[in-house]
Amino acid sequence: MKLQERVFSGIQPTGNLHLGNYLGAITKFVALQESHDCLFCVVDLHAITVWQDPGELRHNTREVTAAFLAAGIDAKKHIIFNQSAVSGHAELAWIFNCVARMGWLNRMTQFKEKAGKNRENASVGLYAYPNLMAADILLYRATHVPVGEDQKQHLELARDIAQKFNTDFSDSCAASGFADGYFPLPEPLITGPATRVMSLRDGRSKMSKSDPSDLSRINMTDDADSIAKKVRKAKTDPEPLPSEAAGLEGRPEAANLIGIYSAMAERSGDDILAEFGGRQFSDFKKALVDLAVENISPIGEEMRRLMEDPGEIDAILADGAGRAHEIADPHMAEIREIVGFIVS
Ligand code: AQP
Repeated sequence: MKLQERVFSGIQPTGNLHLGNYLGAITKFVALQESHDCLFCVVDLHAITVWQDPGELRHNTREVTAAFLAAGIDAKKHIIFNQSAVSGHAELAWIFNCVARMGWLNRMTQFKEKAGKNRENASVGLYAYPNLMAADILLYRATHVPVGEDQKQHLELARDIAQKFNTDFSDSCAASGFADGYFPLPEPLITGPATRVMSLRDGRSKMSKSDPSDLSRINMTDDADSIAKKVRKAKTDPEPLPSEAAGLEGRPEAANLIGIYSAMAERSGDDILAEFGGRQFSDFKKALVDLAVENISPIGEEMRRLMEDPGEIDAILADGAGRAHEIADPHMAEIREIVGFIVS
């Protein structure tokens, strides 16, 4: 049986949605909805792997939903929902906890970065996070996963888990009518510019929600003045911009700003360097402010408008969860059968 192509991706409701989330993930979601059946998930179960204030979690869940809608995702044609509303995510994640190997998880760089020196004090959930991510994707037997560069290793793990499940349960899969194994091996879609947007304060660190400096990122809800201020204050170096990409070598801040411009203008980096090469950063930053305000401000405004009616957002999430259940529940029944659980 040939599987239909299906896209799954998620964003954590951990506040401070930023330009990296927008360019690295959300704009890709918007494009993919033209060609695929898509599920876009607000991954609240992932969010609680680090402490979240319950009221803020609810607010942030609605805010990510508002960002999806404001960016142009069609919630009628595609599915927008929050992860905790579909219990199959947690159930399949438990099965995957028993499929994935400790050695595999020990290699995950994101856990090392997030737990830092405080590893003993990190939650078990933070450690097992990639298994839950594999469950998110595979519960829907999704084939394609648009993500930023930082998620590549987790996607590879999801493929390893799918492969091991298919092998461990090969006879049982075949007996249930899945001779080629139950799960597809999902493919990451990490394409185009801005797959890794860097901090405006340090071109070697990823732009991130949890960076304590608000100047390090452009938030999707920033108004025009804040965007202008952050771009003006963005770290640069004393040299003028180069005319060719080779000249960006060893200049991470310049490379980052060119990458951001390129993604927002939908023009190649070479094209932008040909225009701004030899000119000072101050000139380039003026053009970048205009472009960023033009791209981000209307989305922020629409997000604020949508957030005025939380009931409407909750209704969209509930409708999406109902449709996600319709896909997930039959899959979960097949998975229970394959694993050998007696279903009463
Ligand atoms: N800087 C980035 N550049 C490009 N893509 C990015 N993504 C995140 N940061 C960048 C992509 O956004 C999607 C959602 O990410 P997430 O919310 O699930 O978690 P994250 O990657 O942990 O986001 P942050 O901002 O980096 O949060 P913290 O500070 O908590 O670690 C993913 O597709 C991700 O690749």
